[in-house]
Amino acid sequence: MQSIDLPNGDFEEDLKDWKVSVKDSGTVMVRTKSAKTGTLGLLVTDRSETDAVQLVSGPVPVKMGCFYRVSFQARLIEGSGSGVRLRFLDADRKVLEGEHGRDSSVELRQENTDWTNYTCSGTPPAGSVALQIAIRTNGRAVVKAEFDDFQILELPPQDQ
Ligand SMILES: [Ca+2]
Repeated sequence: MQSIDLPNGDFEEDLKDWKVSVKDSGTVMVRTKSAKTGTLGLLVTDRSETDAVQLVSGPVPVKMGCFYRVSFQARLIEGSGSGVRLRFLDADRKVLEGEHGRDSSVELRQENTDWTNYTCSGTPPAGSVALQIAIRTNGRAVVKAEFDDFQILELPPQDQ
């Protein structure tokens, strides 16, 4: 497996390269207290039972036939209902719903209030040119969670 570049996957440059969508009662903050490694990490807070919070990474180019694994560190401070999804994009930057969709997301587990390593993985469906990492809270969730150290690994077909 080979590590591929994910711009600002460690939040050391604040929210650079991440696109944030937050409604009234949610907040997204990069701060020292939320760092697992380095100086900065991400804190996501969702205080509403109707709105969701979402952050999407910059697109990373993919090769057909390769297998991709995203790993990151996270911990739940309060509540539950937050996770990470791997999304594949076509040439028009539209999100593709792949047959691997079921495997390409991971929920933070309620009991893990210590920093925990999570992974989610997938194979690009036909037409993919890039992947994106989406950090989100569920619409109904009231949750506070921290994230750091997003990394992407690529496994070529001959090594699968
Ligand atoms: Ca960091």
